Amino acid sequence: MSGQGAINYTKISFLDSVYKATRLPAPDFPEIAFAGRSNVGKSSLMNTLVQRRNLVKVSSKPGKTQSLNYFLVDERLYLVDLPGYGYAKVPKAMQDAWQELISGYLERRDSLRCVVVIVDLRHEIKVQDLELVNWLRSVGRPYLLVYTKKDKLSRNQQHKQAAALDAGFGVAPSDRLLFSSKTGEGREELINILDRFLI
Ligand SMILES: Nc1nc2c(ncn2[C@@H]2O[C@H](COP(=O)(O)OP(=O)(O)OP(=O)(O)O)[C@@H](O)[C@H]2O)c(=O)[nH]1
Ligand SMILES: [Mg+2]
Repeated sequence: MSGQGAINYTKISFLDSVYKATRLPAPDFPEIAFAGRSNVGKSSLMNTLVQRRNLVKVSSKPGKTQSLNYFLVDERLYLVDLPGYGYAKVPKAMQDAWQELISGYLERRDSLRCVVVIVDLRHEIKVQDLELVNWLRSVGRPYLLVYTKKDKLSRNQQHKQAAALDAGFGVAPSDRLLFSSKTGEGREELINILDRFLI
């Protein structure tokens, strides 16, 4: 990735929805995946990153998406929108299928450079988020924590919540990023951090 200049994240197109591990695209490019609870703001964050209003569908029915949605950026990078987890109304069988598809993908996809784990800055730590992060640590997969919906809190509350989440996940402030899809705050920093995973 180095030597090619800055990645143009606004040059983006939808590639494919993948429902089976055997249907993943050829690993021709490095990829970044976006994970998090249903409704946390994954699609919004991706839209902010690529500066499109609704390229990644902001769904009215949380928990519906069961596929890995691939986007090609600047003809040299894949962004992958993962189905949200933690939505109680998803039937057990679908949750199991999610587990199998996603955990296999997260563990074995060699071209996957970083999993962006998105959590809501307003909420206290959720067991599934911690489980995901601990599991990524155990399989040695690089990840980045992003605390989003920053705009919904006062500055004072932002600091308090971020400190609580840092303690819960066991990370230093330098290992995570505060973000707002509404104001675009954090976008430049996110791009800079992703660059480091792509070298
Ligand atoms: N104020 C504010 N609202 C946000 C932000 N990010 C997301 N939202 C809102 O949160 C809701 C859910 O956002 P989505 O981006 O669809 O969330 P998602 O994680 O993709 O949801 P699923 O695809 O169902 O898993 C929408 O109403 C968004 O407008 C943010 O940074 N600030
Ligand atoms: Mg979504």
